[in-house]
Amino acid sequence: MKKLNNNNLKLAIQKKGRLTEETLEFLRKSGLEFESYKQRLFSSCRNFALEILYVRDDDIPDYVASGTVDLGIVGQNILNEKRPRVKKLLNLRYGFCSLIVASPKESNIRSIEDLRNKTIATSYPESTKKFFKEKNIPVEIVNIRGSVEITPALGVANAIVDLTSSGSTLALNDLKLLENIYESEAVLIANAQTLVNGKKLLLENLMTRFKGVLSAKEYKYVMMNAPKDILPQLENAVPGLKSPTISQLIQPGWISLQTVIKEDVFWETIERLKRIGATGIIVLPIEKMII
Ligand code: PRT
Ligand code: ZN
Repeated sequence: MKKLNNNNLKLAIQKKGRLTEETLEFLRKSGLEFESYKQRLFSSCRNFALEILYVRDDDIPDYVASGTVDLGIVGQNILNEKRPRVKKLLNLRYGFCSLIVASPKESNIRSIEDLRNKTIATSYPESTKKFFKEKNIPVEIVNIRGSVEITPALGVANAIVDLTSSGSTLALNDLKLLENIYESEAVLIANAQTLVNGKKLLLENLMTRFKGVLSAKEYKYVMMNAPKDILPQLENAVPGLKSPTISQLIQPGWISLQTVIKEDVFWETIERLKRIGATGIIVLPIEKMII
C-alpha cells in the first residue's frame, strides 16, 4: 500500500458530505491534480507536495490540533462549537449556512424570550448554551445527533437550534425561524506548528494558489471602447481603478480600456460606464488572480 510522505503538507477534508464536492472543486481550481474516488483514504497530488486525507468532518479539528495533519477544511460552525486549538487561515466562500433557533409554527413561542425554562434540542450544545447565557434566558438543552428538526413534533423539545441553508427543512417540519445565532461557511484551518516549521514555504505557496482562486471569484475582467476625452470620467466611475490598460483604436480619438471590476459593485459600475459613453463592453470571468 502507498504510504503518506511526511515531508509533504497534509490536508484533511470531508470524505462524504455537504462540503465534499465543493472542496474538491476548489482544490482543482487551485491547480492541484489528484485522483479522488469514493473508497480512497488519501490522495497524493501529482504536481504539489500535498497529501489529501478523507475523513469525517467532526474529526478534522482534532486531527489539525494534534498535528496528525497540517491543514483542514471544515465549517466555521464546527470551530465555533468545538473551539479547537487551531489557526484559521481563510474563509473559502462556499458551504454557507446559519445556526438558528426555530420553534413550531403552531406553538405560542414567538420569540426567544418565550423559551425561558423550556427545552431545546440541538447537535450544537456549546453554541446553544453560550447564546442563551448571553441573552440571560435559562433553558434546558437536549443533545441530539441527527434529525433535530423532528424533535418538537415528537414532544422531546419546545424548540431547536440547528443549521439551515435553504430553509426547506424548517418549512417541511412546520418550524419558524426565531433568531440567527451565527453565520457559517467553509474555512481553511492550520496546525500552529506548521505555520513556523519546515513546511512554512510550502504552505505559503499553497496559500497563494488558494487566494488566487478566491480573489478571482470576487472580480470580473472588463474590456470596453470609449472616446479618449471621457477617460477621466471612466476612471472615476470604476471604484479602485488605478491604472487601466489603455490601447489606441484605429478609429481616431477612440481608445480600448481593460480593467477589473469587483463582483459586488459590478452591475452598477457597468451601468455608470455605459451612461458616461463606454461601448462594446465585454466581460470575462477570471480564473485566477494573483495579487
Ligand atoms: O459524515 P460527516 O460527519 O462527515 O458529515 P455530517 O453529516 O456531520 O455533516 P454534513 O455533510 O451534513 O455537513 C457538513 C458541513 O456542511 C456542516 O458542518 C456545515 O458547515 C455545512 N453545511 C452547509 C450544512 C448545511 N449547509 C445544511 N444545510 N450542514 C448541515 N445542513 C443541514 C441542516 O441542518 C438541515 O438539517 O442540512 C439540512 C437541510 O438544510 P436546508 O435548510 O437546506 O433544508
Ligand atoms: Zn459530522
